[in-house]
Order: sequence, then C-alpha cells, then structure tokens
Amino acid sequence: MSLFEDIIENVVRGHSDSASKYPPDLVGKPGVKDLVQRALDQKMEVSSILKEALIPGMEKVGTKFSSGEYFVPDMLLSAQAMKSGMLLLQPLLKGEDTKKLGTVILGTVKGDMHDIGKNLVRMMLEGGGFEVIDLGINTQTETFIDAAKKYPDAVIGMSALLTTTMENMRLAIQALRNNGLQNKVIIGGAAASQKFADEIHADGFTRDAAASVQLVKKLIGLAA
Ligand code: B1M
Repeated sequence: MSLFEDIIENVVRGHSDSASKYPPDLVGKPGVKDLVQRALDQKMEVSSILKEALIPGMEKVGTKFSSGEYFVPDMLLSAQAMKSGMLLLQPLLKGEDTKKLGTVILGTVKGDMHDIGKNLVRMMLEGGGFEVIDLGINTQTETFIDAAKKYPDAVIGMSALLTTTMENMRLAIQALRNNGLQNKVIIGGAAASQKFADEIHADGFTRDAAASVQLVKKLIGLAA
C-alpha cells in the first residue's frame, strides 16, 4: 500500500495516531497524523497530501455514510482523524505575518456543523496572504452582519454542506443587503454551485478551497 493509500485508509477508519484507542485493531499503529508527518518528512507536496490523500479519504467516508455502512459517530471519528493531519499542514500553508492583502470573514452558515472544508479555505487564504476572521460553525446571520459592519472592506465567505442549510446563505446575503452592507460574498461547500450562487446574488463561487484565493483576489481587484 502506498503512503497516500495508507492515509486514505486511516481517515476512513477514523484512526488519528498511534496513541488513539480507536479502532481497536489499529491501536499502536501509525494513524493519519503519523503518516502525514511521514509524507512531510519525505518532502511530499502539501497540496498533494491534501488533494490525493486527506480529501479522497473524506469522500470515501461520505460514500459509506450514503450507503448506510457508516453512521454519524463514524463520520465524527474520520473528521477527527482528518483534522489531526490538517493541523500539521496548517503552519506550512500560513502566509507571512507582514503586509496582508485584505481581510476575509469566514463562517459555516447557521444550522451547519461541517467545518473541514471551511478550515481548508481558511488555510489557503491565510497562505495566500489574507487575514481571516473565522466565525466558526453554525454562524448566525447577525454574527455575519456584526462582522461585516466591523470590516466593511472584507470579503465574506460562507460555507454550507447540507441542502437544508444552503438556504441560510441566501438569507444571510439578503440580511446583509437589507442592512446596507455591500461586502462581496463568496460561497462554497458541497451543497453549493455556481447556479445557486447566481440565484442568491453571491459575488462568487468556488468548488475548491485553493481556488478561493484567486477568486477573492479577483473580487478586490488584485487579479484579472
Ligand atoms: Co455530514 N453530511 N452530516 N457530517 N458529512 C455530508 C455533508 C453528507 C453529504 C453525507 C452523505 O450523505 N453522503 C450529508 C449531506 C446531505 C445533503 O444535505 N445533501 C451529511 C449529513 C446528512 C449530515 C447530518 C444531517 C447527519 C445526521 O445527523 N443524520 C449531520 C448534520 C449536522 C449539521 O451540520 N447540522 C452531519 C454531521 C456530520 C459530522 C458532524 C459527523 C461530520 C462533520 C465534522 C466536521 O466537519 N467537523 C460530517 C462529515 C465529516 C461529513 C462528510 C462525510 C465529509 C465532509 C467533509 O469534511 N468533506 C460529508 C460527505 C462528503 O462531503 N463527501 C457529509 C471534506 C471537505 C474537504 O470537503 O467540506 O465539501 P467540503 O469542502 C470542499 C469544497 O466544498 C470547498 O473546499 C473543499 C475542497 O477544497 N469548500 C469551499 C467548502 N467550503 C467552501 C467555502 C468557500 C469555497 C470553497 O468559500 C467561502
């Protein structure tokens, strides 16, 4: 098994590191964190570790949940395992603390607890030179409004993974505009699409966390 296949397998099994007590048959064996460290020691690209190992691992978890093989606790363990690997990558993606290109307010919308994708977007934006104000998960519309008032030049990024919560992106954009706030808004997350972004008058959409950097630069006039 290749190192990336091993990382995928450990994300799917929800095995964070050799000290984890779960799953019983993997106790004492290297988990996601150990294997990501090994990949870094072997000078593998951070973006490859993300795109070819960690993210495909979570995709497999989603497929297992859809088919009824996995339940919520299984998804949670896999999410924890994924995060243990992401934590090692985060400092490597973080940009210089010197001059920032701009500010992005980021949050997973009201009712939605999924934050792995949002955290990836944060890592990419910080790595791309932006200051990120992370409002976390289950972000109430009022919280977006308060942040937008405080940072009128900031771009707002909303993430949603559920078909039910994506509607809260529409409500949040409406509320921003009703409050006279003109911050540009980008949306993303498995449930979102360009079509939906157009429909709710978002200023941009991207399916990929890495592409959010270019999109934000474009919206603030730093890229064509
Ligand atoms: Co949930 N879940 N989940 N879940 N979960 C999904 C999303 C689901 C597709 C699984 C499935 O059925 N196959 C399904 C949604 C179905 C739907 O609405 N269409 C689902 C469900 C149903 C649920 C619950 C309702 C289950 C239940 O309780 N019965 C429940 C809801 C809780 C809530 O939010 N209120 C629930 C709970 C959970 C956990 C808490 C257990 C856990 C989340 C833990 C966490 O995030 N801390 C979880 C997980 C892990 C998943 C799956 C398996 C993985 C999500 C993930 O992290 N993917 C997911 C299945 C799947 O997506 N395949 C699933 C990896 C991540 C990198 O991808 O977030 O899409 P993603 O981010 C991508 C892009 O979308 C983009 O960048 C990333 C790639 O570069 N992106 C942006 C994301 N945000 C962006 C913002 C941007 C730009 C790009 O600009 C601002």
